[in-house]
Parts: sequence; structure tokens; C-alpha cells
Amino acid sequence: MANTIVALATPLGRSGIGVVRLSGKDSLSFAASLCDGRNFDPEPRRAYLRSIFDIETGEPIDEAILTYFKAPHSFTGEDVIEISCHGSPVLLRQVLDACLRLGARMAEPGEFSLRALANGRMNLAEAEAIRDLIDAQTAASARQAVRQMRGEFSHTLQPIKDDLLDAIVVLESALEFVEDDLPEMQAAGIRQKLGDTAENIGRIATTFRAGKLIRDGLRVTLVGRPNVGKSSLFNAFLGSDRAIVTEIPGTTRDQIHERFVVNDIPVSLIDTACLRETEDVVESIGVERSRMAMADADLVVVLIDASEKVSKEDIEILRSVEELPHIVVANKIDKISGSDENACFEEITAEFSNRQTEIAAVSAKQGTGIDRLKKAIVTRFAPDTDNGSGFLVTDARHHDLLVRARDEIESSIALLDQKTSEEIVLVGLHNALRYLGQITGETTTEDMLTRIFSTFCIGK
Ligand SMILES: Nc1nc2c(ncn2[C@@H]2O[C@H](COP(=O)(O)OP(=O)(O)OP(=O)(O)O)[C@@H](O)[C@H]2O)c(=O)[nH]1
Ligand SMILES: [Mg+2]
Repeated sequence: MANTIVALATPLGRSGIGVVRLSGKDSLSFAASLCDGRNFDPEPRRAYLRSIFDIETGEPIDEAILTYFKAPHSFTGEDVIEISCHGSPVLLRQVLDACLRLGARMAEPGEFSLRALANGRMNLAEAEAIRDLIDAQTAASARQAVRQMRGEFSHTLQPIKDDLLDAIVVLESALEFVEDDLPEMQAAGIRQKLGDTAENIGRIATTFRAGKLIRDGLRVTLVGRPNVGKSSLFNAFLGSDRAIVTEIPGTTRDQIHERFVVNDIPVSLIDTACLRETEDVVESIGVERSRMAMADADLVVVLIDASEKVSKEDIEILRSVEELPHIVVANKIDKISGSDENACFEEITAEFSNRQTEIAAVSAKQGTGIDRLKKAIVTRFAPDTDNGSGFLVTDARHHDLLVRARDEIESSIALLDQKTSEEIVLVGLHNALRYLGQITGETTTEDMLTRIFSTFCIGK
């Protein structure tokens, strides 16, 4: 890791300021070259206003602020230089090119964070939290990422790892010193401790359901026969005329995606082409896409027209979602009276008496029932959506490792109960410890790290 890396730390686009970041032992000398080779001997953590020159023509290209972070007191733990230029994409490209010509290498995605990890500036869970913070789509998701970035997850895991290690030490020493079995009292103590540990890990793992929802949100797909008001409902959800609405059946021919946020949960909403048999090539591709969007969705919203009798087409669509998580929405209730509404519900419930079909009534046109429907969609997935008071596991990798660690401990407990030799009980406990260590990175292999850091953005 001796070489010096460079990347743009801000997005490449027009902006007030654009930051080029260098990390590695030559950062300072590269920065000095950019400032026309003048003796640039900055005090660490102080901002210096300098002219930046083209290293070949010697022409000034910008006035920039340079800040030097001396190793090991920097983000990466190496010498770091941040050059805050004016945010012109052309200029930033020039400064980056100059750094490359001086001998820097373009940073890989997440390479700054990887170096920070290698130099002990943060652990793996904290580095992943920075990625999640940058990617956060909602305030709640950002809040969780900050908690993890500040070490809350690692701190929660530490006592669990300590307890596990205590149990391992006792079992190991029993192996070394005694020929006979562990004394009954001690065995009971260890069993208790391991039981508590497995339970604690399990409790943390269960927060993933809410954590995943806050981070990744929900995919909701609207389906229904032509003209039931899918695009109208789509627009009502978003509060804007995003999709085209007409009285002509088959108006929407392709999928339209948009996002909105309800109760801190990002919802990715898909309006689809109506599901109908068609000879039209374009429309049939649209229908095929609608089917795929249905299969991928966390929730399918099936629309029916409350002002018309439930048709054969409606029934067919309702049948096709039987195996998928779905709700039924009766639209256009502005066109009917309350008793007709009930009749429409009864028709559906009669048809599907064998399953629990949730039915909501709305008027997409007038906005009636829309907020209630939005809330019903998210609360179905997070009845107890965390209000941010508890720490949530948001990463599938972490969840998987927690579950594996808990399972290993539970099998070890079972072996202990069967009075299996300590040697065998210990295998599972060591595995559990290794899994927990992979969350914070102590026991993570090189290729796992490469895979994890490839999900980071360049410049981070
Ligand atoms: N009265 C009333 N009319 C509605 C309501 N929702 C939609 N409509 C009307 O129904 C017609 C079809 O609406 P769309 O939103 O285009 O229906 P769609 O399901 O997207 O139709 P396709 O894309 O053709 O499948 C339009 O004339 C809308 O104005 C509603 O809640 N009440
Ligand atoms: Mg439509």
C-alpha cells in the first residue's frame, strides 16, 4: 500500500467546490508540485490558499485551498492532502490528471476506507457505516448509519464476544488440565452463559427486519386491468402528475418508477402496463414487464374499479397474485355510494373467502384514502417501525453472520448437554467467535474485504 492514490471526493459536476483527495506517502510532494514546486511545507490541519498550476505548461489553472493531514492523524492513517478547487468538472479532471502524471494512482472504490481499516483507523462495521451513510435515502437510514459509524454496533458486540471468549477459555483449560469431565457446577455456569449469549445475538439479529426496511425500503407494484386508475393512484401517491392518465384503456405501456417516503421508509413505486391479452408488440412487452415487476415486488397492489362490477379480468389478476404478498385497492369510490362500496367488497371477499384479502377503498382522483393506504402499506411490513431509539442491524452481511454465530453456539450447547467432549463443543464456539469477528473485520479474509469494498463509491 505504499503507493499514493488520488480520487475526486465530491461528485463530478458543476458545484461551488470540488475536492480532490490524495493519500499516501507522496501526497505532500505531489501537492507541492501542483503549487509550482514551491516549497510547500504546511502545518497539518491548516488551510492554505495556493495557486494550482498545470504541471507541463506552468500556467495557473485555479486558486485552491489545500489541507494537509499528517499520518497517522488522517482519515486513512496515511499522509492525506485535500485540494478544494472550484467545482468545475473540466478543472477537476485537469487536477486529477496532473496527480496521475506525477505518479499517483486512481483510487479503487472504497480504497480510502480500506486503507483506514488496514491502518486501524476504524473497523469494518464502521467503514461500512460510512458507505451506508453516503447511500442513505432517508433521515432514519442516515441516523442508523451514523450510530454504526460511531461504533455502537461494535460496542454492543464486544461484551458478547468477551462472554464467548470466557466460556472458550474455561473449556480450553478443562481440556488441558483435567482428564475427567468438567465439574457439574462449572458446566452449568458455562451452559447458562452460552445460552444468554445466543439469546443476545438472536435479539440483535431480529432488528434486521426493521433495519433492512429503513435502509432498502419497499418495492410496491401497482397492477390491474385497463383503466382502473393505476396511473392515477401512482400520481396520487407522489403528489404530482408524473404518469399519463387518460380514459383510453392501455394508456401506460411501459413501467414507471418513482420513490416516496412514508414513516421514514423509502418506497419504490412502480406503475405498470395493464395486464391484458394483446396483439400489440409494444404493449405485450409492457405486459411481460408488469409480470416481472409483480414477481420482484415486496407488495403488489391490485386495483379494481369500485364503480364497476368485479370482472373476469379482475378475478384472473387476483388469482395470479394469490401466492404473492398483495393488497386489493378499490378505486373510484367517489363514483359510488357507501352501500355500493360494501357490495364491491363483499364480491371480492366472496370470491376469495379462502384467503385473508386486505381491501382498501380510495379515490385516486380526489385523494380520498391515500394517506391511510400509504400507512397501511408500510405498517404491514413494520408494525413496530422503530422510532430510532434502538440500534438496528441494517446490513444483510451482518445479519447473516449473527445468525450463523447464534446457530453455532446453540449447537455447541446441545453438544454440551449431551456431554460431548470439550474439544468438539469448542469447534462451534470458535466458529461463532470468528463469525462475530467478521462483522468488525478482525477475522475477515482478503477476498471478502475486496468484495465488500467494491460496493463503496470511488473517493471514499
Ligand atoms: N371518478 C374517478 N375517476 C378516476 C379515478 N381514478 C382514475 N380515474 C379515471 O379513470 C381513467 C383511467 O385512469 P388511469 O389512471 O389512466 O388508469 P390506468 O389503470 O393507469 O389505465 P391504463 O394505463 O390504460 O391501464 C381516467 O379517465 C381517470 O381520470 C377515481 O378515483 N375516480
Ligand atoms: Mg396507466
